[in-house]
Amino acid sequence: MKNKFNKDYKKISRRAGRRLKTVLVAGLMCLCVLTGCGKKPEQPEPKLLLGFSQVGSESAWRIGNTQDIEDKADLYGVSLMLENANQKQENQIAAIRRFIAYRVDVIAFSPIVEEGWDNVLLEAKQAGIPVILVDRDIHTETEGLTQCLIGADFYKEGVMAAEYLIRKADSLEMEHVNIVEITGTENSTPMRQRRAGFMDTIENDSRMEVIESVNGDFLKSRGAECMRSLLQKYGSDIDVVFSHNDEMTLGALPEIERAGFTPGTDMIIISIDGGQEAINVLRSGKINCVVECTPMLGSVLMETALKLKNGETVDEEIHPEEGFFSDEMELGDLAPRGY
Ligand code: GYE
Repeated sequence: MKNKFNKDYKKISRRAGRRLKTVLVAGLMCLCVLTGCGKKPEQPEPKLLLGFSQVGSESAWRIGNTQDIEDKADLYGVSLMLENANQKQENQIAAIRRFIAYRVDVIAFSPIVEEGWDNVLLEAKQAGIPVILVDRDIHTETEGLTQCLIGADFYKEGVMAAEYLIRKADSLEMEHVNIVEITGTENSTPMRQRRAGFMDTIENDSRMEVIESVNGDFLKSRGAECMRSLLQKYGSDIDVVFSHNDEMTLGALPEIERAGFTPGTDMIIISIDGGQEAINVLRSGKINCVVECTPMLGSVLMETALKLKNGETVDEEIHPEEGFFSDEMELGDLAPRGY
């Protein structure tokens, strides 16, 4: 009898326990609904909707630039629409038109080349949307289509590259210097300005001769192709390789070694950007000079875009501070480059 009682008692108490749990859970859920405790925490209203058209993903520099812009958009509470144009101007123009249709607060873009922007920027102006140039500049017939240029002083980068070469030629007591140039994307600001700064600086040095200039489009693969054909044509006559970015330099180095030469010793190697990989190769002695061009433009872009959104005036041009690294200096304690 007693056992049966115990069994029945246990059954009743299990059923009561289940009922009690159900009532408790239901009560808790009602409480959550009433207090909203179950909902995702409210996301703060974005301060700004920024449309950004990026050139592509052609180099470590570009990838670092994109990453920094995305990180800083999060940090500044900016809602970012970033579109990658995969190296095509028509994709950038289409993206800018989408930003206009979407009524973003500010448009920013890194123009792959300097010409061909008048029409789409007139549309942005008519829509009352301010435009920021990031990294590279443009040439337009109409004035006042953009509000600010945030980017390097590429001319100065070319000057720093040439000034290093003059010092190096002096130290090696070179009587004649044959230079081959591997340029960045044709008609882009960095290509035009780096070349101009370099050429203007060596112009009055009778030792210096640029024996050929080829377009490597800022790409590693093209840098290798250019170097291969230059080596076939000039071989040991090449004293200096002036490459407009690290990507093309890193493509060229194996070709120099494959041809039986030691880069950094048989040929002076001068590069621009300053990414981690190039700095590591500089430390190994296979590159002689890397001129810095920082891709970390995200903070100043967000600050400038927020000022424009709030109707504040902004500087027409903002150039980051930049230096250079070479075999003239100690590089041991250089901080990680971040790109
Ligand atoms: O030097 C190169 C990138 O516009 C400064 O574009 C940028 C250049 C940079 O592909 O690596």
